[in-house]
Amino acid sequence: MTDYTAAIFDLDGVIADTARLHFAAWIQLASEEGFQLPPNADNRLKGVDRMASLAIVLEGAARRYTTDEQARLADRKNRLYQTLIHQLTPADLLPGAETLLNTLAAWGIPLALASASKNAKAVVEGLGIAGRFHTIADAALVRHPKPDPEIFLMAARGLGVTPARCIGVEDAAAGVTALKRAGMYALGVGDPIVLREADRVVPSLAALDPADYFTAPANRSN
Ligand code: B16
Ligand code: MG
Repeated sequence: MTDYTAAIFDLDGVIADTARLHFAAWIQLASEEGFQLPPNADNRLKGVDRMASLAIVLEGAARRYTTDEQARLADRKNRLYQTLIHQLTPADLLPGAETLLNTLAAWGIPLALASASKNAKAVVEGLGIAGRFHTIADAALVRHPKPDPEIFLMAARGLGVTPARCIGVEDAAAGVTALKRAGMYALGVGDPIVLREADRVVPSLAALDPADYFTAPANRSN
């Protein structure tokens, strides 16, 4: 077993079942504009920031949108998404998330959130887990989106832990690449083929034993 110091979590698709809400908002926007999303959009949109997501969505459009129009479309999608996340409750936590966060908190492991979403704070508040995180890397301050390591390095700095002592948990290929570039252990949640760069892939957080990576207080020597 390798003993790590801290854990950094992606949000959408790891802790919360919000990918379907992002997707529903994009579908509604496209339908209001009279076009359909391109094939495989659901997978391609995971972990990608808002404007990069819009570029994928607009592959399905019949015409080009100006930069101003694109900014307005992104705002409209965000308002649709914000309406949907108002309905989030702890029931929208993904399997194993609550137990894992509770165990790590009880063991005194510092936890951070590193999400591409500018709505991350509102989402964790809706889920009732905002107090679990010692720091939330602010997506609004990140200049280089995943697969750049910037957001994970920002989260590690917020925790005061060196990257090599951090485990990062991700559901998107871009996020796993970002973790490896940050010099962290990359734990993938989801499809091992999509997440082949990860150090290990589990089907959900419910399959994870925290003792594989962290020492429980009762087993610590000091
Ligand atoms: P927003 P993550 C990502 O979050 C989502 O996976 C992605 O679908 C979304 O477009 C992105 O956040 C930006 O979200 O529009 O709310 O700022 O997976 O990094 O937690
Ligand atoms: Mg994600």
